[in-house]
Amino acid sequence: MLRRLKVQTAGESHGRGMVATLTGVPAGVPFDAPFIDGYLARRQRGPGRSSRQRLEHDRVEVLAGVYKGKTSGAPLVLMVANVDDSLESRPPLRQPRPGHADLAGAQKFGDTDMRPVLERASARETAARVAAGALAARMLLDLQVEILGHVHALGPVEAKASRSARTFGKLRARRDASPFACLDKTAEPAMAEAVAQASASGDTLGGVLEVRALGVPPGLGSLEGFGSRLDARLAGALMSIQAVKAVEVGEGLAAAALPGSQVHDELRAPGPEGPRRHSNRAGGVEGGMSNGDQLLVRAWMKPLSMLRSPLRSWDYGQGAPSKAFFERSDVTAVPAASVVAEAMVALVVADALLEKTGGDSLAEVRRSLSAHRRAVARRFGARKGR
Ligand code: EPS
Repeated sequence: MLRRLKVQTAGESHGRGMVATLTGVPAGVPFDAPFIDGYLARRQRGPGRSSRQRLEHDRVEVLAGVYKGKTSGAPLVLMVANVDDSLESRPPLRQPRPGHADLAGAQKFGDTDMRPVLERASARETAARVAAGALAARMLLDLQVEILGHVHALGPVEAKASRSARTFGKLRARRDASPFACLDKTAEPAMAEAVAQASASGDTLGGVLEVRALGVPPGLGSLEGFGSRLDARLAGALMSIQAVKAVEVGEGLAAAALPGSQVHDELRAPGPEGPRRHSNRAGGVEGGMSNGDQLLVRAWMKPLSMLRSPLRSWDYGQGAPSKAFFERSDVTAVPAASVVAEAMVALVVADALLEKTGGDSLAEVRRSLSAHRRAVARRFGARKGR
């Protein structure tokens, strides 16, 4: 899904820390630790998180690739240390949790102690991804591209879809004031009630994450081959988030049942910067390429598979029926996952943008992007004095 940027994470949930290695980042991107730490802090928030989040104080450390506060163009290594680094003393896991990676991973790697599978499959891994994605988001900000992730639904409670905005400033403030990372304040009491009920019955909740991107230039991604399509790359990135089971771009799901006249976005007179449409049901992607409109994607997350009232399982140590393994867990991690989704979209957009512009330094990227935007405005924008 990433073509120029390469991102690899490493680390166990209870190992020394979570690491992200990035290559392909141009030189000159600010290494803005408070900005990245802001993302990491948001990822830890939200009602329904386990006591682990009170223990950890996630902060980014840079191990390589930064000189005098900016990326140098060399491979970049970021780390988020774990306070709980009790990996070697934690109990074995032999009662797989239905829905978790435990049993599939154990069959793959061939050990009935599923502890190493839990450790790597854990969504704690997303701390490293969020650090990488925040760096990409910081680069995009310098290129006038803004990304906003938020919670669209938590369990059965759906937020009212909010109006699109010219800038994300107000929406971001509203989201950050919401414990649920939700733009619709009126949905919050019902969300709180849903979390309280699930918690009381030892259950877990999923939800829907939404990510928007503003200022994405047209022409990112390509029609040239199936692997280069922007929507495929976004879907792959979002589906790679633990517990995400479905993704849509724009009005993706609803569009399947509607006639074309109610799905496609009709054109109106161009603005100074380029084409304009009467609607944005496509979510800013047509033919696998960004079309200059706001990018809009959603991802559906299933409920976490570690339940305080465990489901039926099989004990591969005793060879007998048992309850599934349980240690401390979250009731829901949907608000946290909206930050992960934002980070993944930032990585895909940054990657596709760098693919379009090329450039070894941020200054080169900026020049190439401005030239592209000017060319689009000249050929496809409203021309004065025609
Ligand atoms: C997570 C840390 C983990 C879990 C959660 C994500 O902490 P611990 O396992 O020590 O309680 O809270 O992991 C999962 C939801 C999962 O399914 O594995 C974190 O920092 O995000």
